[in-house]
Amino acid sequence: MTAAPALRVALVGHGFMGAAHSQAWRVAPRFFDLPLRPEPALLVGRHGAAESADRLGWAESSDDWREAVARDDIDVVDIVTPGDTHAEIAIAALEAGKHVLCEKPLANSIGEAERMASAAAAAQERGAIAMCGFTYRRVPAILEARRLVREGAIGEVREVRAQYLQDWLSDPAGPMTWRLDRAKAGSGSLGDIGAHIIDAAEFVAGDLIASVSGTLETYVRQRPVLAEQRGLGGVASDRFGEVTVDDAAWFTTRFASGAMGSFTATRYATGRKNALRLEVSGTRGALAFDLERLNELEFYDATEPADRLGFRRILATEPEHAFAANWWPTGHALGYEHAFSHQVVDFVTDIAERREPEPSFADALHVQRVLAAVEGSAEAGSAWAAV
Ligand code: SOE
Repeated sequence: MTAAPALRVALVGHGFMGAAHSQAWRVAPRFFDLPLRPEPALLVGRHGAAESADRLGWAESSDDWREAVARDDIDVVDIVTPGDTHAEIAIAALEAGKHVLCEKPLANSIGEAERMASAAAAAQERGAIAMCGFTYRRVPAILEARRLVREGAIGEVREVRAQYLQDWLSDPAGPMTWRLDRAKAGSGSLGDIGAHIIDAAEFVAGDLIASVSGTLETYVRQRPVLAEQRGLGGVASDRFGEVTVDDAAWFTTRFASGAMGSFTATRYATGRKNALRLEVSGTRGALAFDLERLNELEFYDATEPADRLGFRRILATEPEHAFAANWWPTGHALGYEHAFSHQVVDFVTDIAERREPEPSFADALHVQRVLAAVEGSAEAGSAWAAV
């Protein structure tokens, strides 16, 4: 058997997402037969990249992303930095002929996202592709939900209830991090986790949000400045800084089909750690998913005999479920990190086949427009805003 040609990857950023992507680049080729063989070549970070490269398994390190873009021996630039740097790095990389994987939300403004989507369209013509990391699309149970909707198992979709519930800010003494700084993150819960539920809801329902009415709230406006990052939070210093983003975003949506949606994204849902919840109600059934139980999908079939009605639990770990056959025997659960490997599998396959990936930068631009519409609506006292 001849070895698959190498695909040399540079990763820009080495925080929490950097670790998740590093693991995916290394693990995916061990469990999936890929048309190209990813090589973790270069890790970029302004501070401490050499130590991270060593720990996360990258051959070389650099403190300047321009090196990744300039080097001829790099094929892919994977961007896991805060949103304020996405546009500059992604556009430069695409113009240099690199394939680009970029974390969500795509950018901090519609203008940046538009420029990124145009750069991606131009690059696609020259054979370089761009994907946005809405990773939850690759959780097998979410893929199964989408398949069931497409096959008509719940009939016509009428309502979508989507929530992304975290609680890592519920303590007002928790320190500021870049995620609370509008200049870096663009927005707060809205862009960080609201973007995920917008994308996941549209992906599963097979429909696009057409208009929104929303409201945003910042409960704690000053927090201690971060002394040392640990996980999503960290150690507080004795200085205080201004929180410049929303803590919670609540919005109602109308989909193009006429279906209605209700969305909540918050970091104040005490006791909920990473609960991305989706419930889709149709004319003949319903589906429910919770990321805190990510191997499970609940399915209600309203056509069953009345004495047997009820939500049933599908365990999305059978070989028939997307990606599952390449991991463990039936019933052996997957975790948060597996979706990142699935993302690598699809991205590498798309590169080999020169196919536009999903979600493309154009798909992610649409999410950006929904985010901006929610902000616009909130500013106008929750008036309905078109996307
Ligand atoms: C923090 O809210 C965070 O890490 C997000 O930034 C990720 O996108 C999400 O997957 C988990 O929560």
